Amino acid sequence: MVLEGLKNIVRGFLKSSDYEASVNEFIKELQKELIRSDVNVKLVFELTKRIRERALGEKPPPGLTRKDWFLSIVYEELVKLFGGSEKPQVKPPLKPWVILLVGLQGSGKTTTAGKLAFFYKLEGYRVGLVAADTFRPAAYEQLKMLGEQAGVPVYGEPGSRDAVGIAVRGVGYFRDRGFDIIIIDTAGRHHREEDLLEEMEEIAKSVKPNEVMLVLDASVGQQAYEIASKFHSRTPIGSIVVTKLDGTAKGGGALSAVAATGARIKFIGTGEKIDELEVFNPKSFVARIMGLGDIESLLERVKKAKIELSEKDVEDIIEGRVNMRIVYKQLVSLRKMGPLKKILEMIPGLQVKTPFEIDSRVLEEKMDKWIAAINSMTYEELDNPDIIDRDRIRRIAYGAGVDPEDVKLLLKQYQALKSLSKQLKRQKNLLAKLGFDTKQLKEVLKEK
Ligand SMILES: Nc1nc2c(ncn2[C@@H]2O[C@H](COP(=O)(O)OP(=O)(O)OP(=O)(O)O)[C@@H](O)[C@H]2O)c(=O)[nH]1
Ligand SMILES: [Mg+2]
Repeated sequence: MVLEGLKNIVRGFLKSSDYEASVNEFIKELQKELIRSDVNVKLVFELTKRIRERALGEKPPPGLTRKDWFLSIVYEELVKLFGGSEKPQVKPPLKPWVILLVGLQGSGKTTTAGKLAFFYKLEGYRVGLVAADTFRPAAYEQLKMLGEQAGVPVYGEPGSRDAVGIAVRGVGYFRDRGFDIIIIDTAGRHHREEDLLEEMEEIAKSVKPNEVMLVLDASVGQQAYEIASKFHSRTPIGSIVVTKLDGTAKGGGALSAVAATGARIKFIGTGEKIDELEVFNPKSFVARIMGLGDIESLLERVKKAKIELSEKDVEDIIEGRVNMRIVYKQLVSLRKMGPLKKILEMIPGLQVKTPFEIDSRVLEEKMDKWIAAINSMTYEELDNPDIIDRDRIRRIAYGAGVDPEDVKLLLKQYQALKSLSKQLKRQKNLLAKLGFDTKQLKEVLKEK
């Protein structure tokens, strides 16, 4: 991932004790890291100047430590750098919605056409692909294969040289058949760049797409600005996809340069496979590179899991209190939720020994034993598992007909949840500052 080093810088900052010194150190390291990822030097200095001014000039709101306050300023400024806090609109407002993909040779247009088709198909839309690249040999076959992977039809006229005609007929073909989204793949190469831009202009004029989507390879770094401007002057760009963010150190440069054009980055490509496309949301992107976790996806996952906790349970978890009853409910919900480690990674600032870091098969096998063990605990033990000593472990295991090791493992889960819960409590204020309401979390957790 781009700006991989940022997490460590945040971690180092949280560990150090001298506030002033660690702020200066942080800013220096942040500058280095941003420049390394090819963010424009001028932008970097403007950004760090603002961070410094705000950190010195504004007062932390009550209840927030200076460190958390500082990080929240960094977070806000980075979100601005990468395109602002608005969430991208990926739902087409009209049907059919015609997307024209444009971009330089090898930027990833054809791959992205397949990924978009797959993405929108999973969202429930009927998607059609149009193969209007008549320049690259076997461009039609490449798109056809991707169409098959995504399970969507491809319109093409193999052998034809008439890109504009194909685009027009392709759109007509899918429109007549009531498709929701029509994606046109185009050429990235011509004898001269001017010819390419002209062809794009002609296609755009004839087809009148609802959205011209520029595909940019992240490795172009800051040049993204020039490339975007060049295309924009001929065919007004509605949105941008930045591809190959997985494969370059220059991703920060591309993302910030694009944001500087004012065009919206809608998606990012993070691999060659058909599902390696993500909606680009600067807020979650920045949270992730800072190691603060992706709060929205966390909420999403928790919602899906429908953890059945009472208001009191949730209150307890957030306030750093847990008991065995909560562990039990967590275990049950875990069955539905999938790997908890993934979910915990999304929680801001957590560096916890992951509870339930257990293979799901083992978990399944242990589940019944743990339930039996919990059933043979006294009320006192359930409410306060800390009192369970070696003797009690043996007694519980005997009563439940399980091995003492199983009970010990269960208690480990409790300890891990407890430490997680304590960290959550500590992070509460930072979370709130990041625009994430603990009430909201409670609501979601309670939802049945
Ligand atoms: N790692 C990685 N590779 C990608 C990504 N997107 C595309 N690629 C690869 O980049 C190469 C070029 O992709 P294409 O989709 O063929 O590019 P294009 O823009 O259609 O190229 P032309 O048709 O020649 O203009 C292929 O090898 C893709 O697998 C991405 O997000 N990550
Ligand atoms: Mg192509």
